[in-house]
Amino acid sequence: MLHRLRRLGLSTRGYEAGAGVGGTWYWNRYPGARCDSESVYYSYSFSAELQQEWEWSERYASQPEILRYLEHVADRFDLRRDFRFSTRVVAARFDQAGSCWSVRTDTGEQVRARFLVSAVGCLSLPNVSALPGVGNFRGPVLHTGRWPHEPVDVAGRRVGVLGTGSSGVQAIPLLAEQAGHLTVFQRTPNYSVPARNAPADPVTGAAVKADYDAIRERCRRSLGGFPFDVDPRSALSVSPTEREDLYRGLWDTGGMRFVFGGFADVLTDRAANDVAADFVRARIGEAVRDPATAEALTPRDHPFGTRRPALDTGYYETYNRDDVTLVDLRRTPVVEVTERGLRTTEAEYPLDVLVLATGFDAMTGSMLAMDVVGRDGVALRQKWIDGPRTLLGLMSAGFPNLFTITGPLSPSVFSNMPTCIEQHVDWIAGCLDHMLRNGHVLIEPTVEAEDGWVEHAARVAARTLLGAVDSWWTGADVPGKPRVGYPYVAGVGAYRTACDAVTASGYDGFVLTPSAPVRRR
Ligand code: NA7
Repeated sequence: MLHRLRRLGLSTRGYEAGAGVGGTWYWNRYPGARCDSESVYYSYSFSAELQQEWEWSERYASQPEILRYLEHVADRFDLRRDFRFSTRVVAARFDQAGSCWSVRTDTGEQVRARFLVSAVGCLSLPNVSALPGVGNFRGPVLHTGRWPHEPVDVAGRRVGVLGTGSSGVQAIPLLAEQAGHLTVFQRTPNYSVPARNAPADPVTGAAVKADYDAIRERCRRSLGGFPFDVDPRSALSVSPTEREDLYRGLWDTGGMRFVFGGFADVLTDRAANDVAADFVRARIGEAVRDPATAEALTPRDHPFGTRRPALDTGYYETYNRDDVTLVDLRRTPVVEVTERGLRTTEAEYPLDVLVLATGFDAMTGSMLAMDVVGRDGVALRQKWIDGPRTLLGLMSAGFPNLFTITGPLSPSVFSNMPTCIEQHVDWIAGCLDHMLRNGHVLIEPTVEAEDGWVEHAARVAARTLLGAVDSWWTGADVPGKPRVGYPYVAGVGAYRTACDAVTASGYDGFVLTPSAPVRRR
């Protein structure tokens, strides 16, 4: 975004709470932290030179490698000089008289800006809300999304992991290898698909680079931001053998293809979904030796893909180790964290280290953690009290000139993130260019257009199996959070078409206020 803003000739300042660039990949340093998108797709497309010169070492890049990549991008495009690091924005107020935003940081800085772009992330505010007594524990309490920068030595120690989402599923096999004993506290069993990570294949890498433009375009027009073909048939229209063969092929290939490359109706038809779900359930039964543990690990209550599936390397097999214990919190819920460990309704488990893989206040948490106040003194927190209201996930009525990258009711967490991020950056940059060229000083959605988008997003979700399932996609994991759909789930391609139509119409659904032209640098 900064790179694009500079090209528009705008004078720009970035604020970043971390001491360096990287965002997610700066904070999430837990053992096993790795991207679930294949490296060649989880990367920037905006610079042909960048995408040609960078070499990934593994099929799925690890956190340190992605961080190196992002640091390289920051240096290559000389981005750091316009950022204030270790600086958190704590308040942003719209100044109606001045038609600008007044932004305050935790270092006491106060700046005014014509335009404000939030890139605070949709999975960045740790969710530790519902854990009584967590402050009492004597040992280290480590959230995966705030992992210490120094290596954590767990050798010989009793480690507890709370949470079996993507982060838990990645960390558990490595912590099991390192710890003296690992206890996993599981509330909801997850569907996990093997990643099948491997060293990057130079032949595949070269083929991708030779065809990058076409591949990126496929990602942009796809369901999930990946260049995978969905089988257009219903899972129920083919023979059981053919279904099994397709899923076996996807399983053996590994990764998000199993989620975004299967039959077209996996997320819309319960019976079709059962085919995929049963396939994964059978693999869990094969991988885990103890039948009771296998059963506890097997998701039975939610359809496949209606909560974010994990990708793993040896996750289920980890439960065959003698030094790993699974505690099923559905049977014996957590009572509290004590000084010595974690107590459930059945027992107290003594621990030396407690790892919280409990996820994030997703999609809205980080935005609402800032004190954002728009037109007429209305706080964003107040406006979104019953759930986020945005037009295209990009702007919210009453908050002029405030843009959100991967905001709520955009595909964001339901997609390969860089595809979504770049599209938002392009849209915002295009919008600003339009405003600068035409002397518009303000832009904001109309309430009617925004209401239409909120209703449309809800209708789309209701047509899928996703809407009715409790998950962080529907706000169920944070007490008191409105239970609505947070991502837009019609797919990256359909979403892009909607955004492009707005641009082509001259920003239909938005009000543009003319005034004196903004001074360019
Ligand atoms: P997730 O996917 O939100 O997983 C969090 C896990 O922690 C999940 O298993 C939760 O159980 C569990 N959890 C959360 N709070 C509690 C409490 N209070 N007690 C017991 N268990 C709890 O977060 P991740 O970090 O794994 O992944 C987030 C995304 O980051 C991921 O999808 C990628 O896109 C990257 P629950 O399911 O709510 O029953």
